Amino acid sequence: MTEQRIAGEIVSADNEKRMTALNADYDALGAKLARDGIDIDAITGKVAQFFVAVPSWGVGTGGTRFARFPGIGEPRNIFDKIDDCAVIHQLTCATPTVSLHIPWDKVNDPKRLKAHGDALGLGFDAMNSNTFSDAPGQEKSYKFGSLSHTDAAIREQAIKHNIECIEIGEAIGSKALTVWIGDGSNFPGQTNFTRSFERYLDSMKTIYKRLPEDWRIFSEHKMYEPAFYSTVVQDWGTNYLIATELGEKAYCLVDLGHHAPNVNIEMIVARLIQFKKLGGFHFNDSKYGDDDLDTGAIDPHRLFLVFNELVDAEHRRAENFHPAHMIDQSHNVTDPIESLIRSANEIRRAYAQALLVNRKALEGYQDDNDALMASETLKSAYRTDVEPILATARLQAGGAIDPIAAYRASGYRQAVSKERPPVVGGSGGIV
Ligand SMILES: [Mn+2]
Repeated sequence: MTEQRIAGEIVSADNEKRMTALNADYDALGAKLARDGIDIDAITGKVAQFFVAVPSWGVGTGGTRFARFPGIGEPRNIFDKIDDCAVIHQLTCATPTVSLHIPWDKVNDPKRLKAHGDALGLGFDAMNSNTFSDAPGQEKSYKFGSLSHTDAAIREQAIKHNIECIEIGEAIGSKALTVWIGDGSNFPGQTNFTRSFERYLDSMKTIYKRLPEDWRIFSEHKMYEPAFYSTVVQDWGTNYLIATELGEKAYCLVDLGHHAPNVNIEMIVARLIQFKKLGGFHFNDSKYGDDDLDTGAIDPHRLFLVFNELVDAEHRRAENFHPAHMIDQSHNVTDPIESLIRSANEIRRAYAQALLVNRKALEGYQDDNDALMASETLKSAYRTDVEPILATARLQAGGAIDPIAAYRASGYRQAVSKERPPVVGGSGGIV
């Protein structure tokens, strides 16, 4: 029996208040979709099987370069973080896995961690290594890079850390390692582009050799920050080269915030799918840079267009297509649990909307060069309010019709704040 962090009666009582309205809305939407030959229950069933991993670092309050304003009842350690993740999954039924960050989530006994996850019905998604900051007591500094550093001893330290992440991951049932590095330069001439990339590739090849047979390794590109002139893994082209150089277990991770404004991310996604190298996503949203805002908060249409590519690939059974879905956000002014609940729902919303696209009609309009109707085919799916589908998927799985309302009704945050003293400082979650 899975332990629950929020009493089942609280969720049922909140659901009870909303049940009649939801049923009416679901029936109305079902009738509308039926006129287009779409079976609403089939869509709901697919949505219910769509999951996204919550980042352990996302349940703590994030910060900016300027300050961090802690909330109340913040998790003190990875066990508290997993408790918070369990709340998100209990209410959304969309987030059955947690993505860990080492060394932030390092524990002496990974088996205890696995047992804690098991008790709450949670598994572990990709492991995330950290060689972009110095851990307390660390021998050598990553100030001037890690896997691409000019000093072989520092590269060696960074390689060892990644291997340690794999070992912890093996103990808790993870099947992937995500590597994001902050390596780069702040000034033209500071580093040699070619030599630093060669050193990076050599380091990654050593890590790759240690990868278990059934694991995947994800490299994550980022245009800038913390380095402001150049980064070693700056764009999807470089990322594709890495995945190709390393081998069949290596894939590209797309973090939505790691591109210049207005970049056509959905097209990058399509290219990576076509060449069998899309590893997965770090979902978030942004207005100006790597803002790490809640997924779908700024540009839900872009999220829909990304999902349109994913559903297209699913529809035509693209080869080697099994992307990992993870959230990567920094919650600076909201309760992180609420932000993550909302984000998981927004990701499912984009998926549901993309499922409604009439792909046969779209293909016909594309072949006939009917630009307006091709566009309209996407827009009509995007305009559909799929909330009754999302809510029904949650309800049928034992979650909440309105998860944020149920969460607020539970008083969870106030309750845990009594046993969790305020945390000063801490990591910002800017990955
Ligand atoms: Mn990321």
